[in-house]
Amino acid sequence: MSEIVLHQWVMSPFCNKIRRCLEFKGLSYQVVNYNGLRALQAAKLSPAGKLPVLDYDGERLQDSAHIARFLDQKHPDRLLYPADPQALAQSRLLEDWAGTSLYFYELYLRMLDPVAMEKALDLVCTGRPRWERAVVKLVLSRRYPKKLGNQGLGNYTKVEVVKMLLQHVQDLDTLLLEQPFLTGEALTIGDIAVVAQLDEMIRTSDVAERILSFPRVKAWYARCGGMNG
Ligand SMILES: N[C@@H](CCC(=O)N[C@@H](CS)C(=O)NCC(=O)O)C(=O)O
Repeated sequence: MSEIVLHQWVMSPFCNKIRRCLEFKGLSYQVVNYNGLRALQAAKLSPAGKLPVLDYDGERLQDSAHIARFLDQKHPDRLLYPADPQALAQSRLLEDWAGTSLYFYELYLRMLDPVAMEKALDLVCTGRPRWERAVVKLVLSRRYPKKLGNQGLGNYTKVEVVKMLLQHVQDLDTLLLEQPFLTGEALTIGDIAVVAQLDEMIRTSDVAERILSFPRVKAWYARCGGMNG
């Protein structure tokens, strides 16, 4: 039995993605949470300083796409990246889109909304002394507006951002018109990467109900074992 340790923030969509990948493979694993100011230690785990980081039998891996590909190599019985070339291409594009576009919607809805931010702080400060929450809040509320402004989305109003997001969700709904999963008949890394981002929006934002108002997306989300599924 392999020894697997996931270093995570429970509310990180990329860590959510890796939990899903490990569960897809039926692998048991332990988690180490970097709540509160323990986040400073997370930055030292890998050169990129980001989470997830996975320790697999003593080998340390970073970046969720890299980890997912590694898991397929080690456990090829059930593939995250499908063998069919067309499904594979679509899965990889969706995975990349989820990480580079959808992620910023998740950040916007969580970090620029006071109510969602408090819910996120509850998650990321669980088990830590109360005073650490104030420090984490200060760091998050300085870092993310700047990050979102540089990326672009931060320059739009919430109404505009939600409208753009729901257009994407509508497109996902259309992809599901004649198939149970985003790239065909089977769950792939494309579904996992997208559902992990949506999960984290649904967990803390008031847009949850509108995301799940698309019937095919709602059914697919449940099929993928989504948080509210
Ligand atoms: N491309 C990376 C992105 C990981 C990422 O951005 N993780 C966030 C948490 S959701 C993080 O560690 N942020 C801390 C930082 O940027 O300093 C992946 O897929 O793993």
